[in-house]
Amino acid sequence: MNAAERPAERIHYRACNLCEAICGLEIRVRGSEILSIRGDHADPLSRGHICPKAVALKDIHQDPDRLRQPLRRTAAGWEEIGWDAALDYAAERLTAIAQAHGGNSVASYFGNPNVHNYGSMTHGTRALAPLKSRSRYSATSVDQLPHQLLAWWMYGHQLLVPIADIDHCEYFLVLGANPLASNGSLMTVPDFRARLKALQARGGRMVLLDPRRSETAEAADEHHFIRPGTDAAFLLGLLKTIFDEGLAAPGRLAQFADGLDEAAAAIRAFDLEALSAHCGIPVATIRRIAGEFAAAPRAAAYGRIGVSIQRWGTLSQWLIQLLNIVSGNLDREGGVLFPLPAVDLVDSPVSKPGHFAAWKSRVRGLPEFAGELPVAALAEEILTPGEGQVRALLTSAGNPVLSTPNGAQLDRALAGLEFMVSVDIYLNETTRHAHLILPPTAPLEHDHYDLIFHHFAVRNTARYSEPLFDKPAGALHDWEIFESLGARIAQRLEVKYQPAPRPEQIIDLGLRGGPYGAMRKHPQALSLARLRQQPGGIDLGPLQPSLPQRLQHGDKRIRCAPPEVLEELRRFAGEMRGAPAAGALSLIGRRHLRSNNSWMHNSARLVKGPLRHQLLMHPQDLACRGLKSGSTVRIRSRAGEVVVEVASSDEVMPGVVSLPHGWGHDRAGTRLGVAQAHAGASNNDLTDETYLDRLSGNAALNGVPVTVEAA
Ligand SMILES: Nc1nc2c(c(=O)[nH]1)N[C@H]1C(S)=C(S)[C@@H](COP(=O)(O)OP(=O)(O)OC[C@H]3O[C@@H](n4cnc5c(=O)[nH]c(N)nc54)[C@H](O)[C@@H]3O)O[C@H]1N2
Ligand SMILES: Nc1nc2c(c(=O)[nH]1)N[C@H]1C(S)=C(S)[C@@H](COP(=O)(O)OP(=O)(O)OC[C@H]3O[C@@H](n4cnc5c(=O)[nH]c(N)nc54)[C@H](O)[C@@H]3O)O[C@H]1N2
Ligand code: SF4
Ligand SMILES: [Mo]
Repeated sequence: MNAAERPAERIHYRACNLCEAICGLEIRVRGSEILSIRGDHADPLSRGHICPKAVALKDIHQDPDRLRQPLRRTAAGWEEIGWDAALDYAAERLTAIAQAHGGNSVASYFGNPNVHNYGSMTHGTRALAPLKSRSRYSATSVDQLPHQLLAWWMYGHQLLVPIADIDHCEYFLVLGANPLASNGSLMTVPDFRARLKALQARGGRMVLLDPRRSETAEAADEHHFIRPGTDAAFLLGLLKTIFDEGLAAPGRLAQFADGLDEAAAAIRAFDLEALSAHCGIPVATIRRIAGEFAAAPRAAAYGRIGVSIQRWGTLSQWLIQLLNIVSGNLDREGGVLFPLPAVDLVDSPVSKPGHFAAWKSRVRGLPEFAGELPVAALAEEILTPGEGQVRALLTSAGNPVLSTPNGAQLDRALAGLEFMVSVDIYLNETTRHAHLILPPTAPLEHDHYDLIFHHFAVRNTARYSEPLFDKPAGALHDWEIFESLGARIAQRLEVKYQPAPRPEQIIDLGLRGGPYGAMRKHPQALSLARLRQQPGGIDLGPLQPSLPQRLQHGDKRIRCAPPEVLEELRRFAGEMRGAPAAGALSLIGRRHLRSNNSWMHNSARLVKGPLRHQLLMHPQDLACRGLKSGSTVRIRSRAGEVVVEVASSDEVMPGVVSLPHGWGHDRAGTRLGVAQAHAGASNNDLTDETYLDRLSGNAALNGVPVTVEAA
């Protein structure tokens, strides 16, 4: 090809959809060739920041292992089939099973990438809607369920989660989060490092509690080891000190906060020495941090996965809310604030505030939240015979065999399903059980508007990204698969199926009618057309106070003391034990910047370098078991066992071992070239489907009791 024939180089701007940080990307392309992927310095939120995963978008796009055509399982192996035949087959089987055994016999699991793919958010539930199944599961119940439940109880809407105003904060108290690896969560905070440095340059401090001295601990001003699962004791200690020493100052919040006195009375009844003995943080440290937090003019408390997916997840997250309220930092600049996204799912005609325990799971009686059941119950719902037994499953962008508790049990359960269909771009540990895999377009082949994470971002911005590449002939987007499947099922059931608008039409409506919308005569006059003019994104300013107006309870009041949580507090008091038995080991997880949950391990660029999936164990714990760093060990829990390499590390506190989740790629029958060479073992073969945050039903994946011995 001579120069004149070469396609021109062009620059494409888009949001990275791989994690919650939604960084702005600047991608240089020539024809179908990606020349470079960089951070967009003009992006009003991410300001040029990216991480190594963004560059791997190119690897996903080009990966020969990525599926591009529907696959049907046959006696002779996988067979490629056409889209019409595939969708007819799925609709036929799902409908037949629902007709024979009831709608609840058809379950679904929606995995994490659905929330990063707006067409799945607008159309995902439409696929099985005609079956009216209550057997709905998602990654929510291995993740942020406690936050959504509390947001609904306290503020009246499951998406009304207060976000730390890190750009103006002066005292940042963090429990169980590692934003330097994760890039933030329920806190969309691209470029955490620069934002933390700015906080410190203003004279502010960050204090972190984590059983591991993580990457973030190294950057914090203060790090304290805390025993897994005991954060509630530490937080109770802070609150008790604040109440006992008369440091509570909720200010204007007192005018619309109910239940503070009741909560204070319940908390003051605890004994500080006993709380300290339970979490392992000295009384003097608890009292000092309480005093500093209360005295800081702008302080924010924040807790994430380490605190969310543990035995006392909802209780701990409630105590974090209370801390922000009693110190007057909720709805205050530099404290925690409610974002106001351009497409607002809170104050909207399609708003779904939430509901809890309106029904329960069949076998164990676990409560639903907002129409979903805890995924810890999925395997038993498949394995236990009787009316309502799950016989068919649709998975979408999820790998629950590696991501949910007792994955090995789920693995066995999936093998016995009458029918399973997976909407996924890989043949992996979960989708290998499907009878049919429906692969949608790759991330760069569709448009994007981040419908979810603007609700959790540290600054209000908006951005619409066009597709970078045309979708290949015949290919379907995720939303088109859901829509076609729903229509085919409805046709077989002879029920009406109103076609839905396209995702971008829904966004246009949401933007126009939203808080900065053309329909509301806002000066920004946002619409899809307006966002298209500025593909690098539009700044809508820092987070602003919005209470009590934004509260979604009819009376515009905050409910500080939900009775269910006070009940849980009493259970906690009854179960507090003090220091664990000598020799006891507690398993926690770990995230790495170059890994993304259970996938992206098929990118050679990301997995290269030193091994990252060993078990980390403190040198003392190794020594007393006669184990050597680098040796192979067997980890056992009630649920199962795995064999892995152990690495000595004083990053973890004695009594704690750390293994990342999302590995275990050695299971037979997948089509993952690179991943299989970097197999690792699955943390979730050890986690326990009976070990839960009992209040919400969220899985307790951190703090699992284990033993370790030479293999
Ligand atoms: N022990 C332990 N377990 C954990 C956690 C932990 O900290 N410790 N964390 C939990 C958390 S927070 C989460 S969110 C879950 C995540 O667990 P899952 O919900 O299982 O999500 P992923 O592991 O991200 O799985 C991604 C799947 O989506 C597919 N995929 C990627 N992009 C697309 C797309 O655009 N369309 C479609 N259709 N498919 C796509 C991939 O091929 C892969 O199969 O894991 C949880 N499990
Ligand atoms: N690179 C990368 N980024 C990601 C992901 C990824 O897999 N890789 N996953 C994304 C997803 S789905 C999510 S939800 C977010 C999660 O975002 P984060 O919550 O920031 O992620 P983690 O790195 O799991 O941090 C949890 C921390 O809690 C600590 N911990 C464990 N148990 C306890 C405990 O009982 N108490 C306390 N105080 N700490 C504890 C762990 O040691 C760990 O450092 O990350 C997102 N970003
Ligand atoms: S931090 Fe990395 S993976 Fe997350 S949005 Fe930014 S570039 Fe993408
Ligand atoms: Mo997550």
